[in-house]
Amino acid sequence: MNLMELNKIAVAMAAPGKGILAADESSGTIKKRFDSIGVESTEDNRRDYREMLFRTEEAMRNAISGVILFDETIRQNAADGTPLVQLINDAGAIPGIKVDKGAKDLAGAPGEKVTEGLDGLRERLNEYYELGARFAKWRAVIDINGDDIPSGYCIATNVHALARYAALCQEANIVPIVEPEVLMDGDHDIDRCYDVTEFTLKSLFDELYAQDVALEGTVLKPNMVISGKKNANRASVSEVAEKTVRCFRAAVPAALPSIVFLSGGQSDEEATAHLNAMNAEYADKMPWALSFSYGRALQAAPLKAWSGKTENIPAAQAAFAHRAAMNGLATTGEWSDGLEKAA
Ligand code: 5MM
Repeated sequence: MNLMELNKIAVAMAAPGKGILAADESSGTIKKRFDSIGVESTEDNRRDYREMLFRTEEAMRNAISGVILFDETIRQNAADGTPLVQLINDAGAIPGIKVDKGAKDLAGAPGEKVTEGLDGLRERLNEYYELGARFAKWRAVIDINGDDIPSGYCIATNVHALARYAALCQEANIVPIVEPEVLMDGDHDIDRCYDVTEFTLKSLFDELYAQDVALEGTVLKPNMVISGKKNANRASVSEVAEKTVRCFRAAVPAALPSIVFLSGGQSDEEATAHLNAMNAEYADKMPWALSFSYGRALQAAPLKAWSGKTENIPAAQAAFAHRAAMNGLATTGEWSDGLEKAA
C-alpha cells in the first residue's frame, strides 16, 4: 500500500469547490431511473446518458472531483470510441468504481440487509486498478423501523464487511469509500436518526481500526442526521447541520481527510442547503473536509431534461452544470438561495 498516494487521492476527492458524481446505478436502479422518463434501459442508452454527463465540461472541470462508475460503464467507450474513463481523466476528475454486489436479506433478521461482494474482491480490485479506478465504493444499508430495527447484529455484520472491503482496497492501492447509509425512509424523528448514525459510525471506526485500515487513505460517505421522509415535523436546515456536525465530531476520527455525503432521497435543493449550512456555520469546528457524493441530487434534473432525446442534450448538460456548481459552492459555504434562483 502506498499511503501517501492514497491520502493524496482521498484529499483530492473533497477538494474545495468539488465533490463526487455517483453514477454507479446498478442495472435495476438505472432501469427504474429510465422508466421514470420513458426511456428503454439498453446498453447504448445507458452509455449515451452517462457520456453526456461526463462530457459536461463546465461541471466536470469545475465542480466534480471524481465519478463512481458501475462495472459496465468502466468498460464502455463513448460513441466515438474514446473510453469513458478517459473522458473523466481528461476532464481532470478521478474515476472510481462500485464494487459491492448489493444489499441482500440478512439471515435470521427479517427486514434487514447485509451487503455482499467480498468473494473474489481482491482479483476484481486489481482488474479495476488496471482499468483506471483509483477509488472504490461499498454501500451498506441500515434501515430504521420501530424500536428493534436496526439490530446490533445488522450493524455489526455490515461494518465488518465494510472494513474487510476497505482493507482489500488499500492493499490494491485503491481508496475505499465506506458508505454506511442509514436510510431516511421511515417516519422517525431526527434524534432517532442521530442515535442510529452515531452507533453505526462508532461501530464502523472500531472495525476499521481492528482490521488495520489507514484512515488517512479512506473516505466516508454517510447519510446526514435528518428526519425520516414521512415524519410530520421534519427538522429545519440549521437543526440538520447542527446535529450532523455534532454527531460526526463525536464519532469520526480526525485522521480521516474527507467526508462526502450521500443525498439519500432529499430534494436537490435540500441536499445543497444542508451541506452549505454545515460548511458555512461549522467549518472551524471540523477536522475533515465536508463535500458531496450525490447520485439523485445531481442527476434528477439532467435526467428529466434529457428524456432520451439528442436535441435535449444542451438543456440536460446545463441542468447538470447548475446542480454541480450549486453543490460546489456548498462545499465552501458560499451557496445561497439567491444564487440558486438567479441561475
Ligand atoms: C447512484 O446510486 C448508487 C447505486 O445504487 P444501487 O447500487 O442501489 O443501484 C448509490 O449507491 C449511491 O451512490 C448512494 O446511495 C448515494 O446516492 P444518492 O442518490 O442517495 O445521493
